[in-house]
Amino acid sequence: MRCFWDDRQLAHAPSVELHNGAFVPFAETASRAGSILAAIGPTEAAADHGEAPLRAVHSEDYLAFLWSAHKDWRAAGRAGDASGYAWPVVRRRPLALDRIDARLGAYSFDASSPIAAGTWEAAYWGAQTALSALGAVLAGERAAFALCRPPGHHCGRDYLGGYCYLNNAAIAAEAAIAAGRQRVAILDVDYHHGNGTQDIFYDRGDVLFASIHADPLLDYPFFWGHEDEIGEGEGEGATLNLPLPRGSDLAAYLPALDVALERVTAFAPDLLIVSYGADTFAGDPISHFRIETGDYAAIARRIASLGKPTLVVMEGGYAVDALGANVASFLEGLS
Ligand code: OKP
Ligand code: ZN
Repeated sequence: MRCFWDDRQLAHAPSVELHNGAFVPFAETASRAGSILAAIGPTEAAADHGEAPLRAVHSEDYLAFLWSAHKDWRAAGRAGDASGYAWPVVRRRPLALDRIDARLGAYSFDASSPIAAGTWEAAYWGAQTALSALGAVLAGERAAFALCRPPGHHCGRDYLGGYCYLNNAAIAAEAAIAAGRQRVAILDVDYHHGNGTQDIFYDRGDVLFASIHADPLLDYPFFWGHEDEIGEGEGEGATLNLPLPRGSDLAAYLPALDVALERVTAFAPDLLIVSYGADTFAGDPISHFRIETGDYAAIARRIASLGKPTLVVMEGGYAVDALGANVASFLEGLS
């Protein structure tokens, strides 16, 4: 399978994140990519598709914020990574947002996504990596893999969060539609609900979002990913959430996967995008499913049995030592 990667994605390296009330080393490390690269064999470099595909998903003001946030943080005399500490939850109305702290709060929904000096560069090339792998699929490849990091599925049109800054899967979906594909299905199999992707396409009938994830009553991102979220307007019925309990293993996972795949089949997409997170792995340090390395091949084989042109976009997975083997297993099952 053709795999795409750009090493400018290593430029994103925040030092700490807020976890259970304390600052701990940032879990979404650049070493994750090293583990994957060592396991999957040769990769192709990303080509630059410019900013237009980013603007098809994210708002102009959000992109401007993200581009300058770390410089603005430095200009305010701050050391370290930029992070918000006040969020406009209670009453949100258009304001000038003069302070970088106000912008960080207005354009984020959590405190687990610091902006470091290289965040824009890495996120930009992550999106380009997704677009480059999409290009291979649009050119006739049955499947391609985009090794994206930072991940993307938690961030929305105008907010970051959950280690995500640009929504790589959504950017690829919009680019596919701009290239003439009419219906795109996004299957999100990361441990966490892809709330940003869901939000971006919530009122859209041409993009199906189907997600299998930890029950958000117990796990991040808490506020989205519940079964009764089904889309709205023209998008009603084009969002499918399948939350599973903590401790779910392959036997618990496969019936949900079959439900999701039936929905994908009924949707009859021209393209399938898989938001793939290996944080469903039994040994993941921040997650609570029990999927084993060999299980990823079985999951991927079922996905491949749909026979759809498929773009795999990397999302989470934090057991760094096993991450490469988990990704390789998934890609092998897809081939
Ligand atoms: C990103 B992806 C834990 C904080 C949780 C966010 C987790 C983001 C996961 N104390 N931080 O879906 O793998
Ligand atoms: Zn995740």
